[in-house]
Amino acid sequence: DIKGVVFDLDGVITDTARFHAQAWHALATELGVKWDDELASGLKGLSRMDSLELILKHGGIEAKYNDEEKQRYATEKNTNYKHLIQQLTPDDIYPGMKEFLNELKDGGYKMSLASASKNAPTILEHLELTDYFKKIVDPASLHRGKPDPEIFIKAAELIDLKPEECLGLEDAVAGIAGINAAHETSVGIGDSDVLTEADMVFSNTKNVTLENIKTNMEK
Ligand code: B16
Ligand code: MG
Repeated sequence: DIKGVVFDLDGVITDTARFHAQAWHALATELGVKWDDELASGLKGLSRMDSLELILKHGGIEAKYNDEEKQRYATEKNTNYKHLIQQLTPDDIYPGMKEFLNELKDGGYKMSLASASKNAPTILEHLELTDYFKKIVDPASLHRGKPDPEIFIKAAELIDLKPEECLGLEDAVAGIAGINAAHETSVGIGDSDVLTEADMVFSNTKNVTLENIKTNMEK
């Protein structure tokens, strides 16, 4: 039986994915790397450094910069990103997600956050959702980023549940792979043609309800 829900943040609770894309796009352009949909989709869910590495690889310049230079570019992106997220308010919570969080809270389900983002606490503050997430995996504590299951296993541990008792919500291909490898039930938010490995996919967050999830699990 499902007793808890592990949430990704960017692209699941709010559309910060567009700010990440905007900030990476600017950096890619500066580095002379062509931006396309494949790169944009592949970046979702990856840690800051893994994202930069993917961009460099995409441009065929993975050997061009040393660690110090890479650190500087990653920081430059993050500074830009941090400016962009200042504008977030509770109105930016995806449709239906606040209702879903309340439904879970009222139903006694446990919740934890499995976001790769070091900016997650700031974003939760802006969205006024901090009280819903007492348990947040510290991304700095991770040995491996998504698609590795580590973050999702830790998120279940934080709420004292077995992975089998948890749902995992994700918008990224890398995240769905991590949830599946952790042996949690994967709920994709986005395009079912992209999130092909998810146990179920919702294209609209309005439809993310316990009833709809349970119906899908019986299929
Ligand atoms: P930061 P999620 C991920 O958040 C984003 O999807 C990904 O684009 C970003 O690079 C990563 O967090 C790290 O974020 O640079 O803010 O530490 O989707 O796991 O909530
Ligand atoms: Mg995400």
